Amino acid sequence: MLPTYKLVYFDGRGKAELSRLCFAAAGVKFEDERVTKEEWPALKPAMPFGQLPVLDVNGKLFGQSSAIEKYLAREFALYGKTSLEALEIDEIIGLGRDYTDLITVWYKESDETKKAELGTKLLQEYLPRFLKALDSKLTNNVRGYLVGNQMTLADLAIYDILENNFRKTPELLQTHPKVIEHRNRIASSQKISEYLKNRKETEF
Ligand SMILES: N[C@@H](CCC(=O)N[C@@H](CS)C(=O)NCC(=O)O)C(=O)O
Repeated sequence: MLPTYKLVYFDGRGKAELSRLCFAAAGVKFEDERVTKEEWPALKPAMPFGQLPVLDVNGKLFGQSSAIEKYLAREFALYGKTSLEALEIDEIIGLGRDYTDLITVWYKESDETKKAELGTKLLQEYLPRFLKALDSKLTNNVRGYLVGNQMTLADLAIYDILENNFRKTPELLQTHPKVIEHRNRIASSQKISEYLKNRKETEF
């Protein structure tokens, strides 16, 4: 019997969305608890590391988004068929994290001049480098996925990481049609498209 799952996070995609996408891809039910800013101070001390997301598995709480995502991917056969595929999945996720870490630095920068410089660098240098790496992975794998011959955590992670770029700067992705095709393939797969149709709209 499958465990009872509850994913606790704030009302946004943020660090919980990849886990939500894993549930969606696997067609596994979970409670999607979204905590408000007002509720958070009272809940914080009860969370394993005082942060969210937290996954509740049959009443036991686990923190750290990347640990949760990997657990779900292993449970739902989204972590490749061999250790080598798992390595390649981790490699792509690491690449994605390098990019999102830079976005976080940009987001937290309070000096407007530095923020603008970093923003330009992000879009003109780091994003193209990231897209080029993805393009090369997709060119080397004729199956249309980033790793192996079926959807994995890597595909879902890239789908999630590029969400804001596709929303806010879609023109910057036009130079990489393989990345666009890949995104469309993931979004139009049956379970993910069903999930996206009903997903709550949030800015981040
Ligand atoms: N390394 C942790 C970081 C979690 C984290 O930074 N959570 C933020 C939201 S994205 C949080 O809980 N902020 C509220 C707080 O720290 O009180 C993870 O990936 O799960």
